[in-house]
Amino acid sequence: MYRLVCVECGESFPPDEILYNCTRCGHLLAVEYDLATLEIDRAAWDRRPLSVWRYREILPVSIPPVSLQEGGTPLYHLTRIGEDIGLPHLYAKHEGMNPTGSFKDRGMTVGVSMAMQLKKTSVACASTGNTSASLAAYAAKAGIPAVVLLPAGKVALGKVAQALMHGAKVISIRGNFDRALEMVHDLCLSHGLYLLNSVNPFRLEGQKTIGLEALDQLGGIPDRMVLPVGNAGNISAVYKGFTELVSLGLMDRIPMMTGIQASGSSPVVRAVHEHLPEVIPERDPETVATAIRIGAPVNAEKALTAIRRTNGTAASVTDQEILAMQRDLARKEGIGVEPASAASVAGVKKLLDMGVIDRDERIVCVVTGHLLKDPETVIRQCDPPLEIDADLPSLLSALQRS
Ligand code: AN7
Repeated sequence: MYRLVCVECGESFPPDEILYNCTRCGHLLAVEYDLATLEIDRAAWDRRPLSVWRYREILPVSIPPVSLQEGGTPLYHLTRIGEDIGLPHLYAKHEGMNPTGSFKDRGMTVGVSMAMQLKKTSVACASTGNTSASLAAYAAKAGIPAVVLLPAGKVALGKVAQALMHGAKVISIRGNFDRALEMVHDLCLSHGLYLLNSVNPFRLEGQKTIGLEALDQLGGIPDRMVLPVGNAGNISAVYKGFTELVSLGLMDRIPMMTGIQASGSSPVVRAVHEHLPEVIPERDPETVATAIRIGAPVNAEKALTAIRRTNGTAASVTDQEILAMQRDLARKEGIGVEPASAASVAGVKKLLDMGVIDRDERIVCVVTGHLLKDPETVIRQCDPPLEIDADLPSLLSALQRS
């Protein structure tokens, strides 16, 4: 059993109320379990496959879930990049290996399951791309309609392709993500669609399993978890999962939560560095990493708590640093990620150069989305294939040239 609790004033609400904000003070809600009475059999978790649903005792879903077999993503030891930059214990959890190619699937299996549990008949979101791709697929699996709002011209090709192919009603607005989120929020409140952006606290319940899996795969607690930050939901979710394990007596310390943003879109970084009580929204965020092109992160208050309570930090990286790390991950490690995802590893490199990170730290970077999400940004960085006549001499001379 669980309740919804306001992170600011502590007001609590029954589990079946459809709410995206505290009705008393307007702040964010979180799912709270009665952890003191919860019996977790750690050995039973270990016997289940690595997946979101391995941890079902601390998830809110009580019906058979709407699942596409999400989670269970690989944790890679970044040996070459680690050697290059001087970090022997650097890991990447490749969330691009989820069913629709991003970590959003962990949130959507729980979120769409909750839509069904709460007897909602349609779902909606605003998205920089991945959320829409994931919602479209999970709504298809559930057999209910989905509406998605995208910032026109600013969503990577693969993500739009997915949302369209999975049958969502896809609408592009002449405005940015932050405006799209306001609009869809209004639509959901006035017309009863179920909102599945990360203001929906159930989404974050699914996403917290990234951290739980990483612990199980590593066989221990990392010193630092590093995540790219857009709406700041994912870093908040992973932190929440860890706090629950602490309450359950299954973990005795929490990694330093570290958020990375693009320098053209970095309101959380600013709030952390300037010790601001809250994030000041940026009006015109811009970055090649369109997934995290977000100026008014809705989960900022949760993320600031996560970073501050764990003695973590935040840093920004330039588009050039992001793209250089995207290439390094692809060419030195065989790991294909989209630009936003490379930001986490690029941020580690930067923080190490700045002397913020210690060389002995065991670090898990979450790489959030797959290379194929944004083929256009990939093609722009690479030389095109050489086209030759179909004979061996032409092939040999081409190989000599390249
Ligand atoms: C690849 O799809 O916001 O800080 O609408 O797609 O939890 O927002 C995507 C976000 C990182 C940032 N990496 O996570 C959306 C959307 C990738 C992402 C983030 C996103 P949050």
